[in-house]
Amino acid sequence: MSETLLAEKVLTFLKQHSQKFLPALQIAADLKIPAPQIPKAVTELKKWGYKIREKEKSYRLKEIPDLLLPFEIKENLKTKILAREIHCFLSTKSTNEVAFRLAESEAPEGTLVVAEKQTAGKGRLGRKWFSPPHSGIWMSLILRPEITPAQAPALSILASLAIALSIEKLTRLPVFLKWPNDTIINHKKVAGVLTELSTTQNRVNFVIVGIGVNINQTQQDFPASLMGKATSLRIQTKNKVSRVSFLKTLLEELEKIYNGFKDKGLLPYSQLIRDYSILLGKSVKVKSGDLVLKGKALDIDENGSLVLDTRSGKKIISAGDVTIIE
Ligand code: BT5
Repeated sequence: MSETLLAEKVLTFLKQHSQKFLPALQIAADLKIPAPQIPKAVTELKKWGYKIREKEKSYRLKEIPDLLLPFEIKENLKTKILAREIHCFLSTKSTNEVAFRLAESEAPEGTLVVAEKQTAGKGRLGRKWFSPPHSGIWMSLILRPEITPAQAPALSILASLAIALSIEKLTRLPVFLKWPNDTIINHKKVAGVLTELSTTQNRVNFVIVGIGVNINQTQQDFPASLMGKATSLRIQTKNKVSRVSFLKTLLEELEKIYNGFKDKGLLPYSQLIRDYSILLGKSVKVKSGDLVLKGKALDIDENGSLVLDTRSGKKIISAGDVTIIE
């Protein structure tokens, strides 16, 4: 049995009996593991940050660390595809980059990459994503849907929808989607999505859905450049939020939505997307590449593109940055 599997088994047992000290011999007998393996498993768990008290060769679980660990993410997780394989990092440049490499080497659909901190978190168009340690969810998922590249922007919007539904479920805060990839609370950005594609001709090989959600930052934790623009669930609820619970809820919401998308595309979610959208009906300015367009945001179509009513007629925009004018 691998060290990790051993540690996982011992952890589950300690969790089930956390109100008392358990003799190593009893753990070993119940789990059918040789007794000398138990202290090794405990050492491994301590390395991960679990606080375990020891008394006369007995052990008791004292504290579970606030870390996004595979053991914690997997516990009672009700998904079949998402997070079937999990890669956790204390620090990495960008979870999207790690996921891209894993996908190229045939990692299965649903593989989750998550990091406590990113040193070069990416936004769209080479922008930076601020990803400080232990305070947010910085994650990427490998998806392998049978779609064309034109249909891929829908996945950004659906991921944002899953984020919004999870925030609502766990905090009851009023939350909005700002096309194409922002989740907004009180006019500030709480989460962003960066989807990256690998394509061959007109076929998508895989999609990396990168998600950043600000969970437990305080106002002072944000750099000056994001003051007034960014927020976290902690700032909005005035309470800390469990990152593990949030991540599990998000994975479950996203899996439901993703299954619907694979069956019927964006259509089953069109009305929900409209309901949460902060832009529809508003006058907006859209910057898409070198193009700047002004008009009224009318709809989000079945590919996830923004439908804009401009002076020169309806325009369909697949990607861009939007500012509300009024
Ligand atoms: C996004 O880009 O919003 C996509 C963010 C995706 C981040 C995730 S984290 C896990 C995965 N791995 C990665 O490397 N990335 C993904 P965009 O729409 O271009 O917005 C970027 C802009 O948002 C920046 O230029 C800042 O103005 C602002 N920003 C940066 N960090 C932020 C934060 N933590 N919270 C709110 N706004 C932020």
